Amino acid sequence: MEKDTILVVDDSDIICSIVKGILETPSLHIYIVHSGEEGIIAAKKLHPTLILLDIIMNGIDGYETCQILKSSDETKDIPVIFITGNNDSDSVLKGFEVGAADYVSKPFIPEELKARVKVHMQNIKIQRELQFLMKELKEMAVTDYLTKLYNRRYFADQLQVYVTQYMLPIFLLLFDIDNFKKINDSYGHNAGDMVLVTVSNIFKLLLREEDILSRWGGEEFMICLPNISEEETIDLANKLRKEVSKYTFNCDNNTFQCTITGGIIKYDRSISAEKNYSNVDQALYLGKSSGKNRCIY
Ligand code: GH3
Ligand code: MG
Ligand code: MG
Ligand code: MG
Repeated sequence: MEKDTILVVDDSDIICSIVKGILETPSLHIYIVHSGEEGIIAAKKLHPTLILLDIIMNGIDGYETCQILKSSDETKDIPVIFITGNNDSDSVLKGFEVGAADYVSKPFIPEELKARVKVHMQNIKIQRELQFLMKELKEMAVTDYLTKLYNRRYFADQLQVYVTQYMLPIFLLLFDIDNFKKINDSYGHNAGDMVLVTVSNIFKLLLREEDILSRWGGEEFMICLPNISEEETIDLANKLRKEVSKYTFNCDNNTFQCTITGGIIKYDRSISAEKNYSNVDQALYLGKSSGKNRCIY
């Protein structure tokens, strides 16, 4: 289990050891420093879950320390609880103005401090889980589950970025696995899935960072190649095709080969994306009808 750390910034040794005594548990580490300056350094280094911050200290005071923490991307999300003898309402308000999450007055009741810290720790845990879920959801929304390639939606969006923001030539490749139904029928659906993943990985290895590789449909892959010549595109398309045809697939004691057919077009900015897709599909169709295992430009 990941251990949480609470950073305590207070110039009083006594307060620090009392707080440590109240809060420390086997899963919660208390790290103590005695000035705002040290607190800022420790916050950046340790990324504590929570900061308990004194206000009156030598050097920069707690308000300024809090402001500095809140102005840095590295530390701005760490909740700060002030623990201070300044408990008039102006001081409390100022604490919240500089970004505090909570305020505890000295002398404090140990159980109250413990309860407040617990609430904040629970909130942080929920926030972390939500952030994790959001990240997963965002990835899921743009990724094909089986091959982990970008999906059609992401491809279309990203292609528009290339088309509108950069005036570079763009080529589209559309590949379709030949006789894929036969692979499923002869060796099973798992073998078909394995072929889809392996072909994706072969493509990934041979493409550049800036190329967009997507699973366009069942056994179709659309690739966007920016900033490339016609000749380089045709060479690359045939290299991808040959690499797949050379590969020996192995699934459930069956070994077999497979081939792919590709359509190639230069992206035409004077017509719609849909029309470009239909043109590249047409090129692919020509490849299929003229014998498969070839690339047509
Ligand atoms: P062609 O050479 O003309 O492209 O023929 P084909 O058999 O490859 O094409 P067809 O469109 O007849 O069949 C494609 C098959 O791909 C049908 C569908 O069941 C299968 N398929 C689609 N998605 C998946 C998938 O995720 N996994 C597996 N195993 N099969 C899939
Ligand atoms: Mg103090
Ligand atoms: Mg096919
Ligand atoms: Mg197909």
